[in-house]
Amino acid sequence: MIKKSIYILFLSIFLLAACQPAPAEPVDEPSPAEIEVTMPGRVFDPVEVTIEVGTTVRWINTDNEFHTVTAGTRDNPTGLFDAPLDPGEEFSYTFDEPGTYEYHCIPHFGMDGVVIVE
Ligand SMILES: [Cu+2]
Repeated sequence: MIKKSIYILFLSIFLLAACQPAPAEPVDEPSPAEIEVTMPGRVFDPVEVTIEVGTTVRWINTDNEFHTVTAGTRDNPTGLFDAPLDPGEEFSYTFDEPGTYEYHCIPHFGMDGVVIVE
């Protein structure tokens, strides 16, 4: 008799668990776009990227020396961003307005890049 009660108890627990609503499926939202620019030396790679509004650009200093990711040109920095990056460090910026965004590395003349936001 006790055995049967235990059996019914376990069966009930099993049925209760089986009847729980399945966990909601994750909604298939498009993940925020992100693009990577590396620094394999005194150069941004790729030098020019074209992205959609709302895309995040992630710069990764893959070099073994210090670089910066500084908005604007050498002669005319815009102040939008200015990230000093030691080797291995990274910096992300999300572009919310269309436009052409030039940037450069302060210590290295000629180390320039551009982000075109459409
Ligand atoms: Cu540099």
